[in-house]
Amino acid sequence: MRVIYSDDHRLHDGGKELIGGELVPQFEKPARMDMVLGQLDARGFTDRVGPDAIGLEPALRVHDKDYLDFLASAWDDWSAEQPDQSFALAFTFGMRRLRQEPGKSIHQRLGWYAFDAAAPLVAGSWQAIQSSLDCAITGQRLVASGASSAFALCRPPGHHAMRDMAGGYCYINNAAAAAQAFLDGGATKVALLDVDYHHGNGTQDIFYETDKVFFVSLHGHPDQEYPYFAGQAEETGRGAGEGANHNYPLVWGSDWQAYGAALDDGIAKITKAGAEVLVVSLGVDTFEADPISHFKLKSPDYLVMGERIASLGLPTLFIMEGGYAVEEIGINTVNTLEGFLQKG
Ligand code: Q9C
Ligand code: ZN
Repeated sequence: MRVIYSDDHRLHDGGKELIGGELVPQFEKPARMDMVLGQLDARGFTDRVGPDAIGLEPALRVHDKDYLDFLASAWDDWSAEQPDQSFALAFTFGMRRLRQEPGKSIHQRLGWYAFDAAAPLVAGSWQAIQSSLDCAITGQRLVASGASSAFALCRPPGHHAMRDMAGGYCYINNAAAAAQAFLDGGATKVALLDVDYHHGNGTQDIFYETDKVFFVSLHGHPDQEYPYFAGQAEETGRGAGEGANHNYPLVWGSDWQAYGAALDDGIAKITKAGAEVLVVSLGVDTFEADPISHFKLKSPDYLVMGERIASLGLPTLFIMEGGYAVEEIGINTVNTLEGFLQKG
């Protein structure tokens, strides 16, 4: 399985997030990638390439242009006004009964184009965001041209990014852009399986009204867990998309028994939907020791997860999403890939 990776992600570093009432260095940090790279090397996943310089076209298919323009200029606009601050972060949002427009100032635009205070921007963020997308689309093109699988080792992640809002460490929705690229390349139906601990609210948002992308997400129950305002089981799609969106909210403390049962159900639904290709939003923050999550998956469970995914028998593009700050994110990510290859 070829791995697509760029060192540019290191440019996206130094932002902070609010946890437990304090601004702390982001859990979503460059060292995560080193943990994954180390395990890939140690376990024979040595076919690694850099991304092609693809550009923003695939992002424009799933995001609004004014949002991408904002991301491209946000750091310059911010630092022109706040030259002494090392990162930009929204804390005031355009919500109910407030002015419903992006505004002109960087303060207004930061809050308009974000849904939470978990998507900081630093000087190098935009370059990292673009390279992360390049990795995803380079992987997509490999699979579209016949590879049975590929792993886009993307950072920053993407699945929380909505059509016109950043959030949850995400800016451009890599998985959504890849799924759309498969459609644009001639696929008639794409399955998108999101196994990150958090609900893929961005991906759901982008494809909520289409049946061309069949979305299945397993995640912490929104009554208990971020992103709180999306991910309920009754969110099943709208219009032409009705029935093409399947959420499996699981309570804190869920282990493989609960998770595996939901996964099997989701996989059965994907089989029935009849997709030609699969995109996996691969987050490993479901791990029992993840510092910001509350599931109880153990490392060997990811081997089984990979096998179950392979049982679909579809060309598969894995895209890295979450998984935080512990050595095991490498083990768990590579376990998933290895389980997939063993079955496939
Ligand atoms: N008290 C991904 O895994 N903050 N994003 C949670 C916890 C945001 C996670 C606050 C978590 C975003 C890609
Ligand atoms: Zn997550």
